[in-house]
Amino acid sequence: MLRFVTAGESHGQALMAWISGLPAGLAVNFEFVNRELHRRQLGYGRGGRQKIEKDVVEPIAGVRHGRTIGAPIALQIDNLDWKNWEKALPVEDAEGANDRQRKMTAPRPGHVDLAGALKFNWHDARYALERASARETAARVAAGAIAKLFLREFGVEVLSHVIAVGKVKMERVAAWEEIVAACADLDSPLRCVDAATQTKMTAEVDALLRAGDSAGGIFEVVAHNVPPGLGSHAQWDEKLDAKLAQAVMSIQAVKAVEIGSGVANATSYGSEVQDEIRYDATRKRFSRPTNRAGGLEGGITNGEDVILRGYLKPISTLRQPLTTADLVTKQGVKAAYERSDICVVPAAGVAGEAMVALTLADAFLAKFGGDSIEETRRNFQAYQKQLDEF
Ligand code: EPS
Repeated sequence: MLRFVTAGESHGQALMAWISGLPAGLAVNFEFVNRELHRRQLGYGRGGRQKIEKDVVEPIAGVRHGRTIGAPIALQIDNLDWKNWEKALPVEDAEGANDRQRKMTAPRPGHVDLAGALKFNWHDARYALERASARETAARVAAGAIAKLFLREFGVEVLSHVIAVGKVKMERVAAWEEIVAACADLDSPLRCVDAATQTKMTAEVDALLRAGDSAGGIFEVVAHNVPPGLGSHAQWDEKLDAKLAQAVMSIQAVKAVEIGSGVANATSYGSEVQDEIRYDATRKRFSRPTNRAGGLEGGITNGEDVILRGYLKPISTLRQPLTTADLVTKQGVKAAYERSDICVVPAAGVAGEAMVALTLADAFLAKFGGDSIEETRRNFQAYQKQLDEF
């Protein structure tokens, strides 16, 4: 079983990720991990924080001579902004620290601020917002990069692209090759495969910046070359579609998850939705001319690309704030404004890739097992032979 957790707050010293359950002998290329971290920092509409941070991973445990050793892997990413917050959020209490605290008592509608304050009995939203911050997704992306390297050993690639920003939406289907090209282009402002739509998206971000407003949007994660048979139909908590939905839903600001064209499918007829089945005798594999199911049937992968969409609500920090009630005085006030992003859809897509990769790697290990990468590969190859001879 592959498990992972993260620790760290937005303006604390560092973020950490801990991953357990990968076989020994997997080559870990930390340049690739850092490239993934860099990809997460990109995107039109990010705030000033990304000018401060340069996310780089420091491997702490579980990798020796460039390969996993079957022990938990620990990764650290330093927060360069910590030096500006050390006095406001010291680990140990210090004299006068109370005066330097950057208390936040005007909870932003849509943010964790009020719910967290009530839950923990704090008349200050600071601690809750620090951990709830999407800064935490950097740790997920580092862990997800390791899962991607594992999946690559078996030919599986996980990428993402942007479908919508604010009210601008791309209506057409993206081909895998277009997604590969958009991901390779680190200068692409919003990682949308359609140039004309992307121009409208950047104009949308500019307009929102001028208005002091913010955008949500939709990203799509595609896992390519996934073998059929991952996941299970047997129990509710073994269904891979459900696990993937939870993984993507757990990303900050994601409020809906769609598999394949699940939303449109619900209001279409069966004949318009179900993907017909063919047999490709050359590849010795079943295939579909369409993939509206998003590669999952009965909670099991069917051999087509696994496709998930994450729907993000707009960023809740607004330069033109909405009305709120102060946590201390209970008076009506304007919600707090903190330095923030206007649009994070491409970054959330990279976090989505990480969550999908981690979930698929877990399902992969559940099916093929293996304490060493050679053992996993042997089991995988035996299954490929079974599919060839099916
Ligand atoms: C975030 C607020 C902003 C974002 C942050 C998430 O941080 P700050 O308050 O320091 O400007 O930039 O995201 C990141 C730092 C990141 O690396 O993604 C929030 O409140 O969720």
